Amino acid sequence: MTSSIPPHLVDAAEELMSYGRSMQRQMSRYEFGIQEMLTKLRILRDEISLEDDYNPIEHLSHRVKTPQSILEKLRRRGLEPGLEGMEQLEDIAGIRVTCSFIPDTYRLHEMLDAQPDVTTLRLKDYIAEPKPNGYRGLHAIVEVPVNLRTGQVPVKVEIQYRTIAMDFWASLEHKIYYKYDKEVPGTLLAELTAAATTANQLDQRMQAIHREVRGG
Ligand code: 0O2
Repeated sequence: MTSSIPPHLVDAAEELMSYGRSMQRQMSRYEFGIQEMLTKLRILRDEISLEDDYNPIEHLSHRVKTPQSILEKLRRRGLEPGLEGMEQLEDIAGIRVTCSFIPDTYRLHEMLDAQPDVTTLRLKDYIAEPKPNGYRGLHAIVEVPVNLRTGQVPVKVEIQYRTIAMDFWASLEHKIYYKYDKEVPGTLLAELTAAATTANQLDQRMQAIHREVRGG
């Protein structure tokens, strides 16, 4: 006896495969957007190092959000899972720029923003106005064109600028948050907020020392 797959299931499987390909195409665009912005940041870093004998970037990291994390965020925002909903998210492509000092974070953002093909869509200054828990960082949602063989597409990338001290704090806070499954005891939360103040003081002191050594 031969059993064949019912035609409606074949249609559904083909539709699913085609959707999978579209999704893959979209995810690769986020990756390309990251590569474009990373190149810009590396060029700035190398140029500043050469001209000023100073490296404003300690570390660069990047990621494309995982499908699971995208789905969770879509659900949280009450958006439909799928390509249309994803267009509403602005942080699927993300770059973290770890700088030595606070002025470097603003300076790098300004230099990228001044480039003709980079458009800043949104800027959140959690350095000037930290979150209530103490989180600090400068977040920019930028749009950059990516040239594909079929033409140019704009890609949104979230760039998070932090100092080493801000990054140290945020990584620990993130780990604690997940360890306690988002139910962090109040005393620990208070400790973390106090530690954020200490990290900020460290940033200010290191910056003052740096200014004294380099002058100006
Ligand atoms: P991941 O894994 O880094 O991607 P939302 O994205 O919905 O939370 P919004 O307003 O779009 O909110 O973003 P916002 O406030 O600019 O910050 C989002 C990202 O900044 C987070 O991404 C974190 O990376 C970082 N961030 C913001 N607040 C905190 C904080 O209190 N602690 C730590 N450790 N990081 C923070 P995701 O998507 O949460 O995670």
